[in-house]
Amino acid sequence: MPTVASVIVSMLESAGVDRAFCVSGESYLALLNELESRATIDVVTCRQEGGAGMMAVADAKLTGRPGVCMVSRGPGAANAAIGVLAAQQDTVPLLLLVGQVESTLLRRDAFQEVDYSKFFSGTAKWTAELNDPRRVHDVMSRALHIAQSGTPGPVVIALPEDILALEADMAQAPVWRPSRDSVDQSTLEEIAALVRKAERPLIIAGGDVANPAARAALYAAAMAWQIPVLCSFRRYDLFPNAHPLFAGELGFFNKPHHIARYHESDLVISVGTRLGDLTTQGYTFPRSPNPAQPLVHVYRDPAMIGVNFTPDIGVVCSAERFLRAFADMHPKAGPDRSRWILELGRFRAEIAELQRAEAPDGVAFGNVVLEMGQYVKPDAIVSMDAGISAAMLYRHYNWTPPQLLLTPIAGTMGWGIPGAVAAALRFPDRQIICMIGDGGLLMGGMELAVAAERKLPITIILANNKSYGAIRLNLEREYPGRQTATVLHNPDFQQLSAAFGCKTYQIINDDEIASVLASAFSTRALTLVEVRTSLQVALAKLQPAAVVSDASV
Ligand SMILES: Cc1ncc(C[n+]2csc(CCOP(=O)(O)OP(=O)(O)O)c2C)c(N)n1
Repeated sequence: MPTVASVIVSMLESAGVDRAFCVSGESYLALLNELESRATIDVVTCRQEGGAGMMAVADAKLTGRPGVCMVSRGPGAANAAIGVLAAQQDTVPLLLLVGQVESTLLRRDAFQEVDYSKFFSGTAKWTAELNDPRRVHDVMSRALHIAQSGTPGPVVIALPEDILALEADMAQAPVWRPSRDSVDQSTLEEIAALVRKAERPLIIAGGDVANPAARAALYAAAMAWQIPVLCSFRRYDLFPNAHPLFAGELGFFNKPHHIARYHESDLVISVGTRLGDLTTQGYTFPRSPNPAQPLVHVYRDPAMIGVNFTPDIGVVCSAERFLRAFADMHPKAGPDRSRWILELGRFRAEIAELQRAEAPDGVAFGNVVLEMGQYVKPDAIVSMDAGISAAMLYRHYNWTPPQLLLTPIAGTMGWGIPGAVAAALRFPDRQIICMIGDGGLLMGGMELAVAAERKLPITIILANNKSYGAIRLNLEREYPGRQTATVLHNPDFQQLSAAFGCKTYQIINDDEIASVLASAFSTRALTLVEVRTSLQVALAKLQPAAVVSDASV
């Protein structure tokens, strides 16, 4: 008879899991034992459960399969909560396996005991506690199903340590198989009829388009039907940004005249997006609850359709399947849309425009971003942390699939290094870049130890402005002159990163940018480029007179 731990591993294997991220703990030793005997799943030992959780989320984003994170009870699970949050916000399937106290101690306030259904009640799609070895199959099946069906998300399974080692009362572990989705021909014809008469149609593409097949289908559909494409919040990488059919991103940076023009569209086809608050500009575009134009909403979870917006046609289907079927229909010549396409096609360039700048307190990070563009390879995966500096690349660079912008929609700071590690493990031959601020590096940077251990050739561009810059900006906007809790006294990043085995570089003056980046990007090793970054440049955009004299940062 297999043990419970053995059935768990078999079922993970059957769901395509080949890697798991963890910080070890005394509460799930039988699982570690089983993983070592099988050697079918690459166990990545992380340094903090937050890093492990974010790596598992990043890996799920990269593969489309469930990310797996294993942590110890109580404190381990508490640290991993950020991964659960990111999976929920980013709609990523995640299994968080938590070692739990022995079953005889449950609900008796045992050492490090937590009731995970309460702890994760607002973020996990489902939590379960496996306190009977005969239930291992249905708990694991349900977990795999819930994590991947409807709106994908996180599932937490507590595994009491004694149960893991017991026999599972089944000769062979069952295999988990996903269900299939579909779109019928008559619905496609109805949508086609709307598109054929639309003069100003728009596609809004979201996270479910992020896998390579769905992106290719999006491109094919947009081309076949000549419909401009907007991407949802932070999904710049779904469609080639320099393409005439790219109409921009819906997020923080839209200009009022862009939004006004989007409102004039006479058909919106939203595919693979929940149409959340940031994408819809606070539920104003499309207008909630009744959009001003016909709305087609395609999403894999029926629970997300018709919630904030009443669609004319709602389709429960994966983005990939819908877009493939839609692209394969035979578009008949429709109205002339050339003016509409031409006008929207300029919006991206207007958002991306960036000039070189001079600053009294360091290098304007935009100058680095401008120079870096030439080194970002066509296959690059860029892991981006929170903050004003890292964000500059996604705003000002023209993304072209298969390039990947690996950044959490959840805005979880500390993501940069874990995300890059997961990407470098998954795609050893692709270029992996990490864009990060000094705050983000000190929050998640301990996972550099994993990067060094696995010899991962990540190029890290660190914007050191000695500040939680993004928060300082917000604070100054609301309370001019304030800086409390945003000023950072930093360690020597050259020494710190060298201690992790990084090849290190520093850019202190503008005239070092070109030569340092040329050298750093020609190195295939774990590399850190510290840019002594100006904060004044960012602040000056708010209120030039007030901040230029501020020498305290
Ligand atoms: C886990 C987490 N904690 C706090 C925040 C709030 N937050 C967003 S950006 C930011 C500052 C980022 O600072 P840094 O990494 O130095 O980048 P900068 O903005 O200076 O470029 C903070 C604290 C967050 N998004 N996530």
